[in-house]
Amino acid sequence: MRLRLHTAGESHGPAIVAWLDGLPAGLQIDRAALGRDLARRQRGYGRGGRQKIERDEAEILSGLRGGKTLGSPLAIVVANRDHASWVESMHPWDPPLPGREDRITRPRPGHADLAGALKYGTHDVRDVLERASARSTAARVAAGAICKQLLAAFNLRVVGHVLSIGDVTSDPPRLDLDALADAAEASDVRCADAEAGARMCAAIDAARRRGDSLGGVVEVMATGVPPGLGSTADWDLRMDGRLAQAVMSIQAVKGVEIGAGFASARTPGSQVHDPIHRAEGRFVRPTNHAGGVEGGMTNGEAVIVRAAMKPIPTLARPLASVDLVSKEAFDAAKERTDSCAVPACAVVAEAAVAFVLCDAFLDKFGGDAMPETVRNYQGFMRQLEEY
Ligand code: EPS
Repeated sequence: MRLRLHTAGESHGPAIVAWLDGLPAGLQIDRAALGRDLARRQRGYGRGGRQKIERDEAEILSGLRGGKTLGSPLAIVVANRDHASWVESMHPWDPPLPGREDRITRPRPGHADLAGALKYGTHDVRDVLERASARSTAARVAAGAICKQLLAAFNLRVVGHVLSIGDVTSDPPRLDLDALADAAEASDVRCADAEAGARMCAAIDAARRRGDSLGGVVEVMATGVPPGLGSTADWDLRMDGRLAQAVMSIQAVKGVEIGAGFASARTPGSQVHDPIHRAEGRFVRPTNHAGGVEGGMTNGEAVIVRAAMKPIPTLARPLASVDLVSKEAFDAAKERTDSCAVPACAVVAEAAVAFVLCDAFLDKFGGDAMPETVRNYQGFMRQLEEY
């Protein structure tokens, strides 16, 4: 647990902020690739009006010199362009101008509104929702983009894509990670199965017309992962637990599975566990139901994590709620909203998995600077070859 990521920022405040600490010195950061990941998170059929306002860019204030990490903390700022329209309401110092209180007192079922109002003792849900907003996932994607760049230096690739939206399921190509990534990138809903993707768009349109929202399932695959990341000895270092925590903590995610996950509970052991063969001096597994994790450690196969995202809670046709001040029954508050953010969730989940893999990679291989990390990694890879 060497990497530390803290995030801060309100959705309509001045900026979203990430603090990423624990990277070795000497990692070359590709600024354009960082920008591309932030843009990928903003895309996706079903997004609302906000993404027409934002042009997310990461400004790095510390920890970088000449494009290379210094081994000191990276402070990353993603400005909220929409803040310009909210200065009168969301100023860090000045109280809201009269008429711009933007109070919300009718909590939306499924959002953080009611639980947060009770927790903090406020009757204005805005004090809670601004931080609860999935806008903060911009910080996690910025950090994950940097983690992906460290992993890429060791031939690890991490790709997120959409498997289903609402009741529309897909049958994505399984063989080649690059083909999967390209197909997902070309899709409006980040789904590698183009035919299913078109049906997903139609389902989102239909939901929007009904004043409703849709969830879905995303999958993250990571290849090139060496065996032995994570721990079998300590519960809090186990790879499956760390992956689940990181992905489950993404806003609106209600379920996470690794490999065959819940299906393995319904299947006999003889069909769940992946046989071990030896070919060309290597251990090979004909199947990967374990999703690349056995005994809390990566096993050298692709890591496969899936997440179930619930539908966005803000509804154009709101559900029943109660006004926090009058205690009378009302419809829940309506806000500008996305009708489906599952494609964005795939990018955020990719970043979350990249963070965990990068953290566990650095736990194992260490290094204050990249040449040391490279030496340690290469030594272990030699050990595997000579095994
Ligand atoms: C969000 C509500 C919407 C989303 C937002 C998450 O924002 P707004 O209320 O400004 O329309 O667009 O997501 C983002 C801004 C983003 O960049 O992902 C919410 O309530 O969680």
